[in-house]
Amino acid sequence: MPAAGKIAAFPVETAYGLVADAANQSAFHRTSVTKEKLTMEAKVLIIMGSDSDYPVLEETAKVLKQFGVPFAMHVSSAHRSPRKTEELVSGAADRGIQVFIAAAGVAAHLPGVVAAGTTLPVIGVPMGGGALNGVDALYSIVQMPGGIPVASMAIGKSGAKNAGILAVQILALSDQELAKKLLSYREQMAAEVERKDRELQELLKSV
Ligand code: AIR
Repeated sequence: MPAAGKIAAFPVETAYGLVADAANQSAFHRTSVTKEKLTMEAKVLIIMGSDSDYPVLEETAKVLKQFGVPFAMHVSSAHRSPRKTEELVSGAADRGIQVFIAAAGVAAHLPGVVAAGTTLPVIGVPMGGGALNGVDALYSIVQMPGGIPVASMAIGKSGAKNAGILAVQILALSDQELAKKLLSYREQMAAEVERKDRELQELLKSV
């Protein structure tokens, strides 16, 4: 991955500076810095419009952690902090980011704004709540004009979970280990359904 190589080639002083910055911003980077070696390898950048979105986006974080995918997470709003949003997006590919996940509620323009600033894939997650229970956010995210796609997920926690899985699926195109983990994830899900069905059949015997 050329972008990660670029980061690893930074002088060590710069590396420590970058890691300190990440720590100051409370980013969820997986970092491991020694004098000899730097790896700062977030592959997925999650941006949410407000910290009030975090309880939902925790589902995304759980999935990425489960698959061992390093990610970074930031609060930045398309409306309240447009410059910060632009900064987060513009240098991301050079920092090794391969997929964006952008989540917002109400007039949810964040995923579209992120998509406008990058050619990396952008997954949008509509937040529930508000006067329209997330339908406003869903329409804002899914109804992108031709030319600037956003992969829109379902409203709320299911969407947040699926955003993580879809990001893993994208990364798995060039990562065999991840592809294998996805297969076993599916197998586990199917086994779980089987177990629940067996339990239901047992239950029905006593009805
Ligand atoms: N939001 C923040 N800036 C632009 C938008 N659309 C969204 C957030 C959050 C909702 O507004 O993503 O879902 C309410 O934010 P807050 O900070 O008032 O709780």
